[in-house]
Amino acid sequence: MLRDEAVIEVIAGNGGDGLVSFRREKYVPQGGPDGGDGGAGGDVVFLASREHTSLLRIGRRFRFAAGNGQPGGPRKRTGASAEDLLVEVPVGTQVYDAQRGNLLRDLAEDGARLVVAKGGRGGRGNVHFATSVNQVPRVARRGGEGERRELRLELKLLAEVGLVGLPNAGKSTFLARVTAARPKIADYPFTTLQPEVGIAEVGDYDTLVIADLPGLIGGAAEGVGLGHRFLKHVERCRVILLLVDVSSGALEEPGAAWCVVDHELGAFSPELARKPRLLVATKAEEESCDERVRALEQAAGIPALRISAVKGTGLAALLEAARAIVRGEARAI
Ligand SMILES: Nc1nc2c(ncn2[C@@H]2O[C@H](COP(=O)(O)OP(=O)(O)OP(=O)(O)O)[C@@H](O)[C@H]2O)c(=O)[nH]1
Ligand SMILES: [Mg+2]
Repeated sequence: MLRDEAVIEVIAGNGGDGLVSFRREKYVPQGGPDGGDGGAGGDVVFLASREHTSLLRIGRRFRFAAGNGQPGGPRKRTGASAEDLLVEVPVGTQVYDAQRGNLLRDLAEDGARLVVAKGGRGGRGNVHFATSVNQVPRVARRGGEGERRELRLELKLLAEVGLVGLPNAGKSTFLARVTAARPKIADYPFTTLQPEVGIAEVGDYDTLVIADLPGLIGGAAEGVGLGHRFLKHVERCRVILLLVDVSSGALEEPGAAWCVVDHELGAFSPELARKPRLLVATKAEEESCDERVRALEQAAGIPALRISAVKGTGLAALLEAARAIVRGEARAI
């Protein structure tokens, strides 16, 4: 189970101030109080929606603030209330108070709503403060302050597809290419330090939750490498995509790369070793890689699917192959 997490600040709007004002009319020398009330500040409201499957977008925008209510006007006019700020979060988001650590709510159902910061009430205008002994009240109330709190959001995502491979194999580039996730990509090993999850659309109707993991290295299963910490996530996946760089610039020969990764998976757990897999030859845009693809297939004993995330070739076929395994329509080769 992968966890998506975000810490954000939510700030409700302040209520508008009440107004001190007196009627001014011709021939009425001493008009009574007519200062109106302030409008209410906007609430920040979470709305659970199936449209969203990750907290990435929300986490990037750290602060969510609703508008303030308008002050009261003369002639008993009430200031306009601010609109609530509706924040869509994925279904399954758990909302915690970041300071106290307590769970506020588990937004488990589509359409569930939660007010996470209540807007301040509008202050009362002086029209409310006239009494028999004080006909000219010079007091009005200030608008109430909007609630402000820090929240920690947690979302448990069950990744269906896990990307494993040596560092620099092109895992994150693949994820970025087929999902809206934007993992860091760079031309050096161990660019990815934390698993990242993305949702890929497959064909017209289906989606796949794909987890990009830090690269594996030899000895990782004994706890040496970074990838080890995350292999347990792969145990829950329905299919493993084992990515091997077959370009001329690859850090390892494809056959050797496959051996390392295969060994690490097996050494981590027998369950991982048995998990359905697809072998993927990455960065396969040059014709000269044919030979290295063959060497890879020979080492692994199964055919490889060729992709180039940069050119966009082979991606749809790979996603479809993964989808068919995840949905139980096909077995791994
Ligand atoms: N030519 C070519 N280069 C690619 C392709 N896919 C990825 N690369 C390059 O390979 C390098 C490594 O890519 P990443 O996606 O960061 O690799 P990774 O497997 O996520 O690496 P780690 O996070 O370090 O494990 C980057 O410089 C990419 O631009 C491809 O299809 N063709
Ligand atoms: Mg990466």
